[in-house]
Amino acid sequence: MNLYYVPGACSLGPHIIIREAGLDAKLDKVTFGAQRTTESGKDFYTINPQGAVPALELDNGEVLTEAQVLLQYLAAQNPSANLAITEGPQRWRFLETLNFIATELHKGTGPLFKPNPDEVKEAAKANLVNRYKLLEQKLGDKDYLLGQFTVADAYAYVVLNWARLFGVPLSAKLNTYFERIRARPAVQQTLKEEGLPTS
Ligand SMILES: N[C@@H](CCC(=O)N[C@@H](CS)C(=O)NCC(=O)O)C(=O)O
Repeated sequence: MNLYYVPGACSLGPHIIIREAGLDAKLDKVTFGAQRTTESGKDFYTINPQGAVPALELDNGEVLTEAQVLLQYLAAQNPSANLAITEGPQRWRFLETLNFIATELHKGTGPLFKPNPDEVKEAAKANLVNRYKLLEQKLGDKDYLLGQFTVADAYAYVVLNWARLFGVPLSAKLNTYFERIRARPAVQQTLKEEGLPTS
């Protein structure tokens, strides 16, 4: 397997899961500029015509995209690591949580990355404040969103990191949750591999 990533982008979630699950995968860093090239010298558009990370090249040459699908695919490569909920009524809550993170938090942060007018960015931030309150409700008094650490927490870590970077106010509980995830050895290893701050 080969994960195409940009440091700190949403590809950080699948990268964390590769380390949490102890999977054997190569990493190829993508640089976004006038062109999108990978560290190994590929034109990234030939890997993912959408031009977006994450992209996961499987050993048979197929390429999988969409962060929440990659997260589940990677979790399935080592079921004993218990990183996804695949059975029982909690499965639906797990999928609901992943979709909430993808569509409300991940995509909700999109306008902050772009050179949008200030009012557009302020509106996006106001919306995120509300959405992070909902994330806090989902967390409740648990250590992790589904009770146990799953790929949903890896994904939540990525978007919470962006929220902190862009100054979206987060409650003390969400900051503690973020730090709990960051302290995990596999997360620390991943952050080091991407050249990101570990504390
Ligand atoms: N639908 C994709 C979107 C992924 C995405 O938004 N990737 C961002 C980085 S976090 C990206 O590569 N953006 C560059 C672009 O879309 O041009 C997914 O859910 O994985």
